Amino acid sequence: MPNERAKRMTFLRPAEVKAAIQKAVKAAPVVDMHTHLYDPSFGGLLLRGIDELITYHYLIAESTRASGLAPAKFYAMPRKARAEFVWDELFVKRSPVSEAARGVLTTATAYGLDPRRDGLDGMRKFFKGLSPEKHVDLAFATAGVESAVMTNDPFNDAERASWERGGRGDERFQAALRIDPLVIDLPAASAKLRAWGYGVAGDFSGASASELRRFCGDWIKRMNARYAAMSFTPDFAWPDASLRGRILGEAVIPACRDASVPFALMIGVRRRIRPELGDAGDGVGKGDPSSVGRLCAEFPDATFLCTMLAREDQHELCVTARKFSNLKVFGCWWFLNNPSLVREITAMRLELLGLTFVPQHSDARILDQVVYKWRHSKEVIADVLSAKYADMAKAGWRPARDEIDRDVEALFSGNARDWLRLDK
Ligand code: FIX
Ligand code: ZN
Repeated sequence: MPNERAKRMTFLRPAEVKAAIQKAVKAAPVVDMHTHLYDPSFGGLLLRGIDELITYHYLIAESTRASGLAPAKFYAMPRKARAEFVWDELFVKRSPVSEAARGVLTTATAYGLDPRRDGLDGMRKFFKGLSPEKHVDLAFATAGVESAVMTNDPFNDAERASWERGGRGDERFQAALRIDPLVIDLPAASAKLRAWGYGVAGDFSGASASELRRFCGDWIKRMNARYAAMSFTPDFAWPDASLRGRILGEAVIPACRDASVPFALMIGVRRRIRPELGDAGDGVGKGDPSSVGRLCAEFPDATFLCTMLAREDQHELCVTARKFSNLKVFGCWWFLNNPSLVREITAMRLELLGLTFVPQHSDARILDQVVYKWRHSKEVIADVLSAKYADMAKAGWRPARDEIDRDVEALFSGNARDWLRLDK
């Protein structure tokens, strides 16, 4: 029987497909699933402006490497001098070809600046006097970001104080409960937990599991957290009889399941392989995607978001996700957020998962980074999608414009909105 809907639709000619995809991707509002940004009501925690942008930890690694300057000497400088050092090393002495350096250019240019003509001082003038609220409006409008999920740590005193005062003021910012401190150093975290009225022992004995579950549940509720998350070293394994496995299996995951929020696993960071570099000193290692599959099998009623840091893990993670509908793959994380890798990973995900993944998150730490991170990613994703629709058309399925809009919407906002229940 002929398909009645198809009979009424107008299909794009092959030559029109690429432009339709580019237009849809460019216009697509973004739900940014993982950032380190904050709602302006969190005060100084929201980092923004040119000096922060230039001293992003990716650029600290690149400029100290290029110059050979000891990290301690770099960090001994005040922020302004650090920015001048990075500018000089990565923009003046050599061309800014790296992804993070190009990002500064893309961002500045999108704001109507001319980084070569204006230089660091000219760019500083542009940002001076922008209120946090106006700055968020500008960055989000330029990047097309509709909402962004923060990374929220109740063990950070400055941040906890903001939550205790009432938390978010701007609906565009959503919360995610970050639980790393609990797992990395339970004895230290448990002392704080006990002071806050949760009977958690440093060795996880007695009523610790139920008390920690109660703590996670309370904070998910207080923050209206859209998910709980942790970044894991490459040795993440499941099953896991260690303290880490018990904390996750007996407290954190059950609390997420009770609250109907996903648990996000970000796997593959080798923390502080060069400790003197601080945040810039982390590395990457291969993980074990099959462990993620075993976790999904053990908790079929829980939902897991997962991104892995090693390029080598991407294929096995996709194959694992094909078997578990409670496993949601997202983003090209950190050292993978480079056009060459976004291209290969996105193509593979489309081939193995269809449209059931979230291709990117920004991981922005500085407000203005949403501009370049989304521009650069969108450009590559649009290219990859165009090639896939061309292949599909060759195979006998010419797309219609509203189908392209529908699919693009799912990738940039709809899937994330569903998984994080943002409409609820
Ligand atoms: O653990 C994480 O959430 C990482 O994304 C970051 O902490 C990391 O430093 C980063 O900013 C990567 O882009
Ligand atoms: Zn992050």
